[in-house]
Amino acid sequence: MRNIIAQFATRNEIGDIRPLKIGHINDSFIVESKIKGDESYFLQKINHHIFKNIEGLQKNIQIVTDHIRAKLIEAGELNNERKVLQLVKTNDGKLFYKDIDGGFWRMYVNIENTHSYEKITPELAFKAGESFGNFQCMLADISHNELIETLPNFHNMEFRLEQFREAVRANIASRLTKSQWLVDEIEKRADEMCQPERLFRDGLLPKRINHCDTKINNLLFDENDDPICIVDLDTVMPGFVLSDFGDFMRTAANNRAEDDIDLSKTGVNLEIFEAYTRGYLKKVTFLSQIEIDNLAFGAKLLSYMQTVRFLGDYLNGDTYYKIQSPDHNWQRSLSQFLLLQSQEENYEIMKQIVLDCCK
Ligand code: GN1
Ligand code: MG
Repeated sequence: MRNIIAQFATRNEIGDIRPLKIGHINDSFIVESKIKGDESYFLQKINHHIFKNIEGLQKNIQIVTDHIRAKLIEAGELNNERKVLQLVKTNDGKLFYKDIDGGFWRMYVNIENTHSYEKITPELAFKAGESFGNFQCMLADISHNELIETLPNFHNMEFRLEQFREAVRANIASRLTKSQWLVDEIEKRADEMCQPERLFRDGLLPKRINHCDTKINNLLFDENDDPICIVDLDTVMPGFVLSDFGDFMRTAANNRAEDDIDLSKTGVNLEIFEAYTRGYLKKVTFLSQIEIDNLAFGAKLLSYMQTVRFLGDYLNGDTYYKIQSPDHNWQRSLSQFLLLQSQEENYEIMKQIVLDCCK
């Protein structure tokens, strides 16, 4: 590990290295500086079985972070180095390092004295809405062909269903009997959930630059509990705004975590839903009517999409997401499906909240 760190052009001598238990895809570490108070670093081993084009991925991140930095400077923001991720290049000026075993590594300057949440209050949800809204505004003028699709069809529901049906057909891990009822529930909703793709093909729903992983824990807050920086930029690419809106609601406007074993309280939290929507719509002023009309749908869609993705991985024998127990993906699927059902029950209320927040 120290040999890997030595490949990066860090400014300081390196101290302790701490593995972090975050994310389901990459492996992450904090690299402390030897002298307390000096700059520390955030090191990641990128999962190249999932991200096949590491060069394109890293270039995307550089374009996006440079763009945001320029916007922050233009707006006269102080401390902008804490408000956007900053890549540390390798000693030979590259954006990543490939080790002798074929592993891919990247490094950022660590943004100190920050924290993230798995569960938040309405007050913080309002600030988070402003923050993710602002993020979309800052990226609105990047041309779409400047960025590659790091994971093609990432939030395309038609594509996700195709993959899922393949997993059901193959039934590699022999888990279909147990899961069949949930497969049926998924199929019942398939047509409805592919509606955004049809609207896109008909030229009615636009794509904009999205974060595509707006989980609540991808937003760092500072000592005063103000949002400071949006992290995890692996999937920044064109998508529907309903999808970023929905992914936040899936993780934050849920009374329970995405994999909670106790399903008795899983369900939509309307207070958080309202607060985030208010903050988001305050900042994002470029939405068309059809995008606004579909925001609440986005919350259902992302819970559905994760049910499909988690269950697909379970049927495939857990090859995609990191798991902590043999049934982890099953548990995640159940929890996401329960959230979806609760969102379905509250759908009219959610739509009304969006309309009220537009006034
Ligand atoms: C993955 O690794 P992490 O936690 O940032 C996944 C997201 C899912 C999420 C589910 C590249 O994100 O799409 O929403 O798990 N990222 C990728 O919690 O597949
Ligand atoms: Mg992610």
